[in-house]
Amino acid sequence: MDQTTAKEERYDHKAIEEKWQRFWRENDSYATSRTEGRPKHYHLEMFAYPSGDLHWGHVRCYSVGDAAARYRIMRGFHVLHPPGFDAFGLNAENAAIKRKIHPAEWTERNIARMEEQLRRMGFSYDWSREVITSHPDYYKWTQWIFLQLYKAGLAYKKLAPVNWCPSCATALANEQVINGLCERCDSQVTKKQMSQWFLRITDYADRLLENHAKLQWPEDVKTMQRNWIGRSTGTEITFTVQGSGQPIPVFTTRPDTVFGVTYMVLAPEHPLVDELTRGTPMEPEVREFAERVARISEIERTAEGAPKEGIPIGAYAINPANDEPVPIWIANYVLMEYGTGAVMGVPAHDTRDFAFAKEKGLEIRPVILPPGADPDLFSLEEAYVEPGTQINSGQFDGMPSEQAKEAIADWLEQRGVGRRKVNYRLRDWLISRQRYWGAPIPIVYCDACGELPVPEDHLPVLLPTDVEFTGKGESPLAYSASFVNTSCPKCGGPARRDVDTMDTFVDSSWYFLRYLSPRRDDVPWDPEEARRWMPVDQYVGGREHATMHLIYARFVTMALHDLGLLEFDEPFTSLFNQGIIYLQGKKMSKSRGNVVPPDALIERYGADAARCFILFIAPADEQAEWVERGIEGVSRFLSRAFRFYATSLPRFRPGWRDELHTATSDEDRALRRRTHQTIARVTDDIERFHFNTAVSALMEMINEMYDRQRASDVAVSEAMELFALLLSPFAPHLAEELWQRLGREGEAAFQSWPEWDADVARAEEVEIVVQVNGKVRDRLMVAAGTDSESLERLALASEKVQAQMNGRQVRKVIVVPGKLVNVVVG
Ligand code: ANZ
Ligand code: ZN
Repeated sequence: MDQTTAKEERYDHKAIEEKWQRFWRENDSYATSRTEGRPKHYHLEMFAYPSGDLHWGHVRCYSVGDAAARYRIMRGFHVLHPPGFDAFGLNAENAAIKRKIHPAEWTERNIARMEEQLRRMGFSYDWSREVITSHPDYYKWTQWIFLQLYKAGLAYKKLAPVNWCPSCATALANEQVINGLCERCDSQVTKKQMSQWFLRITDYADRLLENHAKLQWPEDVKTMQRNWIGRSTGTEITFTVQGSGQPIPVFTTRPDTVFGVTYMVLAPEHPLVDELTRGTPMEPEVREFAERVARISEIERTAEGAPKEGIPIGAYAINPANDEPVPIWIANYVLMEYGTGAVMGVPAHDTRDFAFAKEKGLEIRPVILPPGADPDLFSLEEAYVEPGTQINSGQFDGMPSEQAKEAIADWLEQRGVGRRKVNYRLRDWLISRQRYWGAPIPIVYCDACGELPVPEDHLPVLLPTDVEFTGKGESPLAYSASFVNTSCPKCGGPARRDVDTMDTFVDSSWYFLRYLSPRRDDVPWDPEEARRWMPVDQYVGGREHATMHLIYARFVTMALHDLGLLEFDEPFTSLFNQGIIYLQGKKMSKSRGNVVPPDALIERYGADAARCFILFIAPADEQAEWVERGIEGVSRFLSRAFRFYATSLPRFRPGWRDELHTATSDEDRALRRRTHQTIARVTDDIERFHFNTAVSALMEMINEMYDRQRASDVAVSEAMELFALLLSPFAPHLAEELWQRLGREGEAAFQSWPEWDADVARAEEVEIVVQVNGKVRDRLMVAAGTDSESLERLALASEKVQAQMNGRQVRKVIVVPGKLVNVVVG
């Protein structure tokens, strides 16, 4: 019974959304204080970089997060759900160089625009808590945290290589180096040693691993972190230089292969290389090789299939296991940054060594025999990397290699030429950037007193405004006399400021704490508030942050905990990663130029449709292929819902709850069943972040409401009231509008989440009589509404029917739905 008339009111999403956005803004509707007095739930989505435009990745992350946050409010929690911007970074500085806009201005403009876009989406943020990391009232505290780490010995300075463009005379971030060339001028990028700041994250390597047990995080994120930390247990074995006896320790996970060493490899940057070749005929060639390799990234150097390059340096090393001399090489595949920067080459049992030895014609000496292999006929086609039995290994011959690993390590330790060691791939966190648009490092240098922290009451160390953005030269801050020249906090004499700024990952490593008391000028966060809110209960964001951001934030939290500043040591109890949006098989991104900008679709279909659409296209944690038509379907659903209310409003009975006992017709029971089943499904789906099926359950419910218009006003009223509430986390504007039209008090978003009645939701069962050739043989209980096909299948599967067959064939099956199945055999 579709009562469509020409005068019927149309779903005007624009008017509705504007109306509610204005209402929320004027009433500060999502202020955290509104849910005061309930159990806390800190809900956070990763804050955005203010690129200037919201893209679908943001829309997805924030729509998922917002649906979950709104649901928590309705479940009776005191919800903290704040917005912010990760506002420092390179793009602002590049814009300044290219377009002569100050980075601050570029950033503010973008933030203003993105704030409007976020408001336009109707996200339930407490805007009074907004945090912007490039504002002095924020970075003052980033600097304060640096000072706490510095005083605790967790921040230190040392020489480290930076990417250097000789023609721009400037340091480059990794992302500015394209195929070894400067992104701006295409010159060959070199490495330059500069004194830089590090945070001692390696002290926390084991704790970062162990604490995983406490975290409700996706397994793949934990695995990525585990690989990033790269804990590996092995033995450090001391080889010596033949002649001089200088020690060359090597780190190996396979001491059982030490008798199979046929050469040694040093990283080209290894300090011994210079020493051993200086003044020898090898010197020029070695130097040329080292310089060439230094320009290639670590990842390229160590990739499995990467070409193995190397040269012998003319010196020999003595293997402490058998006192044999082996030639020393340098090669691209050995990194100075890992282990000791030196490797014992065992081509028979290591894939990379095997490839290298084949290429260079080096001896391949097997020392592990595969199980069942004949030692006399045994030859190697490739490295044998599995366990086996020791051969060519002196007194260890015949021992299983897994056992020999321990026995040989013990033996080397006893002789003082080896010790067990744990190695990590994780490096200390290099945080200095030779950049302008970041938090200045609060350190000064005085000729008389040396390196000194800026006293806390002098913070913030403000960024100067008199800086020219040329893209050339060292850190831009070095050129601001007003910034560099200061006085020594200790002796009052002339002093210079550190001219580097901090990695923006430092800013984002603690922002979740600033939301707790963002306007406090005297503390970075109120400890009472931290006690009350932390840790974050639900964190939502992209998998691309599995390592850096999520490791840095964990480390900073642990360090602050150990300094007595926080009571907990893990910031994010549970984590959800939304999947990536693809367009024709490619990740949708600005750099690929295949972005469908959300604005146009939001304009055309509305924010509610955009939100439901992005939730509907796929399970939220899976990648999703963009299908533009999808939004039309979702928009039709919302407009059908709207029209239902517009036409059925006169039937709504505010007192329906007290009259439910009267709703007993078949139509009533069917509609009520759907209503309560939908509550159950949507609840369960939201709990599991399965928003796509939640939205489709709501679509089915609206269809049922149209189909069951013969149901009583009471049952229809129940459906109308509860549907509006279920819709609220997904399409909050429309839900609020429907709620108001129903004449209900308050806002839909702040009502209790509906409860379902399991008895009402249970599918009704009916008895089906099963006959064979007209004689009753069985009775089946099936869900009401089971279709003919299913009834036929159930009847034929009945054991009692089977027993009647006696080799005869089924000729015909007659089904009377809801009543009877007659199987005709013959
Ligand atoms: C000899 C050996 C024999 C190795 C064998 C492996 C198999 P993980 O597990 O990642 O810690 N290695 C050590 N330092 C290195 C460096 N600076 N650059 C490149 N490779 C290095 O790997 C440890 C293994 O990686 C070590 O064990 C060493 O090779 C290599 F049949 O030593 B092995
Ligand atoms: Zn001084």
